[in-house]
Amino acid sequence: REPQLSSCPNQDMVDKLQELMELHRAKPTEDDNWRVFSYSKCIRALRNYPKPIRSFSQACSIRGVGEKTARKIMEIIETGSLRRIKYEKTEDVEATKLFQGIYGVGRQTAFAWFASGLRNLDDVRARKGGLKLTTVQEIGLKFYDDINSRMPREEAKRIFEIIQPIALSLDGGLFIEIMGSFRRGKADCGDIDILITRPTINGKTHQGILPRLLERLHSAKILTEDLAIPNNFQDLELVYRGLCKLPEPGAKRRRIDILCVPWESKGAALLYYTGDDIFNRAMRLKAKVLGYSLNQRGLYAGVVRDPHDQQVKVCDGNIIASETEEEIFKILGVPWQEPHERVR
Ligand code: DCP
Ligand code: MG
Ligand code: MN
Repeated sequence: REPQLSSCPNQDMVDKLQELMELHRAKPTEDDNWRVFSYSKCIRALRNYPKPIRSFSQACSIRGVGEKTARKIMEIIETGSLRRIKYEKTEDVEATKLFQGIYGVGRQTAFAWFASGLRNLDDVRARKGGLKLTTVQEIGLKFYDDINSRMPREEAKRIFEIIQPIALSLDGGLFIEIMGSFRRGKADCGDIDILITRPTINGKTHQGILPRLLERLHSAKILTEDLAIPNNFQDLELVYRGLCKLPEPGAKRRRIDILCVPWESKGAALLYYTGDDIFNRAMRLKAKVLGYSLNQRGLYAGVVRDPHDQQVKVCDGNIIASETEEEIFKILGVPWQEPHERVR
């Protein structure tokens, strides 16, 4: 992710910790995953902290900042840099991070390429034939820069304002909204997340709408490439991923996700796809503590988990809320938060 546009009193620390986090994000171990999670929480806390940090104890007092990170903050204050960045920024991490910017390339592939001698995107382009890139990876390589840059909020809005009327012309009863960072009010968006559903009236649903919409968007030259097409268009719950662009010269390709959900799941889906991911994690944890289970379909009660492995559900339970976000907040005992407040 690119640095945030707005600055905060501790921007220098935020930038350095973010750089360190991105290095860990490119690395393959569970330990690295955990570090990314913990740095992201800390970075968020620092961003929201209103005063410049001056001491170790002050840093420790911030919720989300642990002792180890507080020491890193002190190092940045005292020396202006963070040695750990240099230590983590090895050739393999830098190269594999670059490779993982290719849509469809994961850590395993990236490390395998590095092991076979590839070091940069030109190496990948030169060896393309031998690497047996998937169609999606080819697209990812071709539009590397576009896909790896964020769009201004205004551009997401303009693209949505073209898509929405096309969708409504197919079925005026559709509910269609933008989710993700856009709904949270962010100034820039990594992609456009669109949610589609429809109340069931006289047996009519949004079933079969998505393929027709995709066709229209392709002919309108809004959708340019498909990355993931659902295999059964008859389902009410579908995920489409692709690239789109404004129909004007010089417009960049932008990532777009279109999600369809059954009307009954609307609230749970709004909640999930609005995020952010850390907020979702906190909500799921809250549900779990209360003996419930939360996902993009709804809030479930009576979930029985395997005592030896909490990840395994012995019984799925019954759905108790899913139609509105409000009811889910209420049952979880979480005070209502507007989308722009849903960070933590
Ligand atoms: N989401 C999640 N966990 C994930 C991925 C997604 O909870 N691993 C949810 C929360 C996200 C939402 O889906 O807010 C949309 O996912 P995006 O990856 O599009 O993330 P954002 O829209 O929040 O940010 P960006 O601007 O980078 O797209
Ligand atoms: Mg998004
Ligand atoms: Mn998305």
